[in-house]
Amino acid sequence: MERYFQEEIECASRETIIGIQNEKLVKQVKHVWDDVPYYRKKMEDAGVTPDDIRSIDDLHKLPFLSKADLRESYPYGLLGCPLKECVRIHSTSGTTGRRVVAFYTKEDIDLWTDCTARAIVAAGGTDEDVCQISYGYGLFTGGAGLDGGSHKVGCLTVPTSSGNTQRQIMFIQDLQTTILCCTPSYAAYLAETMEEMGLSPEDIPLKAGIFGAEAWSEEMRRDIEQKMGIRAYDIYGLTELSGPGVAFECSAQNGMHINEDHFIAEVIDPETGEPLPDGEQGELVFTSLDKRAFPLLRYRTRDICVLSREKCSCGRTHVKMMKPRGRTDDMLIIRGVNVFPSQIETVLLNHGYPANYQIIVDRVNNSDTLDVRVEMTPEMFTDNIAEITKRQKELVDGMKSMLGIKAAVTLVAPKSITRSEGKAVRVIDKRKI
Ligand code: DLL
Repeated sequence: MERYFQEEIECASRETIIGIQNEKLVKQVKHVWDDVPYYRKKMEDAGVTPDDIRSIDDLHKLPFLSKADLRESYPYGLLGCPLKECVRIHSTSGTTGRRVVAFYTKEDIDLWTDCTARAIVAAGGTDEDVCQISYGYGLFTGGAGLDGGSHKVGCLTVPTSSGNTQRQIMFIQDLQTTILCCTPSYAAYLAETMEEMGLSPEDIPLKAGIFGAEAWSEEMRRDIEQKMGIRAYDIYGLTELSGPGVAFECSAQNGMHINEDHFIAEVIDPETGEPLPDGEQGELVFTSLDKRAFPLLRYRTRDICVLSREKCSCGRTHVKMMKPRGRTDDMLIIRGVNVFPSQIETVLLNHGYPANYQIIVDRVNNSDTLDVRVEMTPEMFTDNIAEITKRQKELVDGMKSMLGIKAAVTLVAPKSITRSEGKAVRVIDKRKI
């Protein structure tokens, strides 16, 4: 039987959800107009006042906010309340440019952790569970976000943070952890290490995993589920909007329900900014309906996604976002051709390789180069040069037909590519260094 953390709202009728969104949007726009001069100026420039926003049908009149706005207004320019009402900050993991700093009031944290509690219950969590949080704690939102949700559900929370892989596995066994929360690439690493330790799914008490913060494929899901003997659920979010729990997967494991009582989701054409109908792929844009300290209206996430309003078997009524298909800023331009890392991953997975690879882009003699280092599985590993050359050629051909350009492929020994304990870094673009 499906269980919910807040059934009334998670399964509310469309009319109820729209009613809540209309009411909250009008209030939020007024709050931002009154308290965030940076955005008020944007509204004035666009010729919009709070009186123009009477319902969600007027949302498109509001100007967008972008990552560039967040950087420009760093650190306090988008703050929506006196600093003394804030109790926490978190910050993005971005390595280039200025970091984005997001602020929270007590109530913002309360509403955020309701969202992660919904995700834990959707993954089957109850107060009988032991929930190990192996997302990083600190400025990153993963650890704190899931930790708060786990407390609300009443799980025994094990705040291991990321890293120290052997100790993670020891705690899973000794404390009988049933729910594991971490990035999918760290889950894959943990699963691989368990296998090497000779642990079979029956030896592992885990029943569910809540994995997000980066893109992962269905193949990766199947692999982790099999090795750990669990069901693996996706969770999505971003620091700018609170953190994990903007959307989460349910028992259907087919797209993530967006918490529509807290966020309005739109999909736009990234070139023109025009809203697209449900079912069409475009850039996700979110409006946070009740965040007080950091209230973002029409924030462009750069995540490429499709929304679905098909009825879900779990009984939840909130719109679903399908797995993001990459980010607009992930796109590499190599010899004039647009290449998404996810396309390269698809070729590798289709040929039976694990998701352990590295994409190295460089510029040599005024021409871009694309090198892909791919790890072999132990079963593939051989010193037969002819066999390796044949395998490499298969991948070069596969990539040529997927991308339209030639890549150099090098097969490397099992375990030679560094494993990730947080978000995996798979692209090294030396042109930018
Ligand atoms: O990654 C928040 C989070 C923590 C989500 C733990 C889930 C679990 P940021 O570091 O600000 O926040 O990065 C946000 O990560 O715009 C997406 O590009 C990507 N992302 C997050 N979740 C997913 C997911 C956290 N499930 C950025 N699938 C977002 C694909 C994801 N990409």
